[in-house]
Amino acid sequence: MEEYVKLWKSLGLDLDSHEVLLNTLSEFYEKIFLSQPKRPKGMKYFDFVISEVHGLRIKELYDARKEGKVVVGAFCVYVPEELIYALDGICVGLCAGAEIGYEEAEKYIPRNTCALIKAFMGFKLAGVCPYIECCNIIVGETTCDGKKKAYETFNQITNGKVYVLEVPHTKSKEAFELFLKEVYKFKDKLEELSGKKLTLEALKKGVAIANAKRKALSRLEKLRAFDPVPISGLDALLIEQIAFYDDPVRFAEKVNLLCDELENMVKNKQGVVSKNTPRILISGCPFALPNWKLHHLVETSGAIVVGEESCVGKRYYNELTDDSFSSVEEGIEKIAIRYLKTHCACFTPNNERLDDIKNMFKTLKADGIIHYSLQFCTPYMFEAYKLERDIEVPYLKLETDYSLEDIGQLKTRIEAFIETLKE
Ligand code: BJ8
Repeated sequence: MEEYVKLWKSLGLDLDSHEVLLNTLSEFYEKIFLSQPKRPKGMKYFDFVISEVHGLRIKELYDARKEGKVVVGAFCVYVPEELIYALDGICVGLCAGAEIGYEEAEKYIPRNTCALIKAFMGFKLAGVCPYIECCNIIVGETTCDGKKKAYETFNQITNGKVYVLEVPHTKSKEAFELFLKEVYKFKDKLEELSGKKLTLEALKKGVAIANAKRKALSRLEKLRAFDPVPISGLDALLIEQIAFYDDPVRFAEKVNLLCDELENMVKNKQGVVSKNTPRILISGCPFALPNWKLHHLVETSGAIVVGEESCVGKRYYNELTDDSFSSVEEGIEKIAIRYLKTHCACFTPNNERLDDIKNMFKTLKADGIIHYSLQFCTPYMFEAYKLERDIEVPYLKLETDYSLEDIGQLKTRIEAFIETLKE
């Protein structure tokens, strides 16, 4: 511990606030995760990762930087991590999922900004995020208005560390050309930072690492289609969150090990809940760590979450990059194609998202959908209305944030919704 404290100090963290955060996190974790019955043994690794999320992993990042590796922070699944791995870099997610530093954040951004943005600003301003401090570069993107404007301020408060990747808002041919150019520019930036040139062999390696990670997550998703379900939604969500922090090769290996165990459970007809427990698909905004609020509410109200149509979820692992390329240029084009198959609500039109939700609902054998929008998230709030009109299956639309104030009200609505699924 002493070694970690030295490390946090050298990164400029506010040690008192950081300690409060770690204590709260471990208290919540114990209550929410460790109290779940019948957890698969393979979850031990992920419990360990969480217990070391500000310890060992930060030490790894710190040491990697000393060895000259580039640590890239990102907020969005449009950031092509294949390129980062190809150039021996590390990619970490910087979105935050707890109400910290809001007061400070509100000195820089409007009060009615979504919780995700307010939290990443707050984490930085409160001095509690060692990930932000470990990064050589922080990649922002032009997705929603809130993020675009917040990155201008974030750049100032991180002393110019922010690089902005331009993400188009339509799926036209011209938009693709623009994004392809952006992928090239990002490659150039990474080459400059790493001092390495992207080769075909390196690009193949980068694509293979990202594909293996996404494949492992897809394998996990498929196992959630069984009844009884072999893993809780909370545990699956945790793994999807850890995907943005852990070493990708080690992570894929551990997810696959867990899947071996879950496959055995399925064979033996074992599950974490009894057969015919109402099954919920959650769709909407991402769940940044440690945002476990909605899953916890659903799973303590007599249902089980079987999937996340979310960027911390299916939108992250749905598509693989086609690895049948024979030049760097062809590989980069395949990467751009892969990323523009992500159906974020920031795009218009975005009808493919509805198809994705319908497919997930069917393949995961869900009984109902809960649409989750963070308050003030205009893109997802708009799509929530559209879905309500088009989806034709049991559907509940929720708007919330990271606070605990609305827990009682949400629980009542969720319980009532689950009751209707039993009828
Ligand atoms: S690809 S979902 S990770 S942009 S919740 S900040 S949209 S106001 S996070 Fe996202 Fe990339 Fe899209 Fe996914 Fe804005 Fe909404 Fe806040 Fe959001």
